Amino acid sequence: MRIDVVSIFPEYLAPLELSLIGKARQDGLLELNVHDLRAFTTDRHRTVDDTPYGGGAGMVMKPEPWAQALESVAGGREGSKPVLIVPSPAGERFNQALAYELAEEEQLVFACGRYEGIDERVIDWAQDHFTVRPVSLGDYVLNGGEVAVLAMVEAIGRLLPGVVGNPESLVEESHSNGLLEYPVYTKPSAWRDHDVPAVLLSGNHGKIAQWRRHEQFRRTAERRPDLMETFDAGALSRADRNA
Ligand code: 6GU
Repeated sequence: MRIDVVSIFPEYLAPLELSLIGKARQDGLLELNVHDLRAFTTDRHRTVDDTPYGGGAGMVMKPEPWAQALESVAGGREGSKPVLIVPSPAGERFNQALAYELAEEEQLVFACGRYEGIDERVIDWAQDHFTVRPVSLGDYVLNGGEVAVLAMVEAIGRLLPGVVGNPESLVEESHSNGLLEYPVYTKPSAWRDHDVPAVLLSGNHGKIAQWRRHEQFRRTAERRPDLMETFDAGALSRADRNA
C-alpha cells in the first residue's frame, strides 16, 4: 500500500517512523510519504489560508495549493482512483470495519485541514481524481487532521499483510467480533490482594472460552451499550469457531 499525507505540519507525522508502522515502512510493506502543503504555494509568503466568504470566525484553507498538492500525489495510476480521506469532525465515523475496508486499497491520500477547514470546492473538484471520504474519529474537535491521521494510519497499517507478526492477535481483539475484548492477566497469579480469575488457571479450555465470551458481553453492555444494539450474534459464533 502507498499512503500520502499532505499537511502544513509535516513534523506532526514523525511518529509514523516509529514502532510497528516505522518497521513496516523499513520492510517495504508500506510506502508512506508526507508532503508539506506550503511547498505547493507560489507566493512569497507561502499563504495557505484566507478569510471566509460570508464572514465569521477563523480562516479557511485556499483551494489552489490543495489542488496542486493533490494532483502531484494522485500518481496517474491506471484503473482505480486513490481514496482521498479528509479528516474532519463533520465526516463519517471511523471504525474497525472502515479500517479493514481501507486496508484493501492500493493508495490512500490524507488531506489534513487546519483552521476552520478547506474550501469546499476542493472536495467537489477532487471527486474527478479520487474517491473522496470525509472521516471523523468521534464526536469531539481536534485542531487539525494530523492527530487523526496518526490514529487512522496505525489502525489501517496494522491490518496490512505481514505488519503484525502474529495475525492471530487481530482475531481476538476489541471490535473484531463487534464486542469489546475480554480482560487479560499475566503472572503472578496473586498480586497485592488481587487474584487472577480461577477459571484461567483451570486448564479447561472450553470453560475459559465461555468465561471470556461472557466477559465480552458484560463489558460491552456496561461500557458500550450502543454496540449491543448493532451486535451480530452470527459474527460471535463465527469467531468462536475460529478460536
Ligand atoms: Cl478526523 N479531524 C478533526 N480535525 N477533528 C476531529 C476528527 C478529525 N475526528 C474527531 N475530531
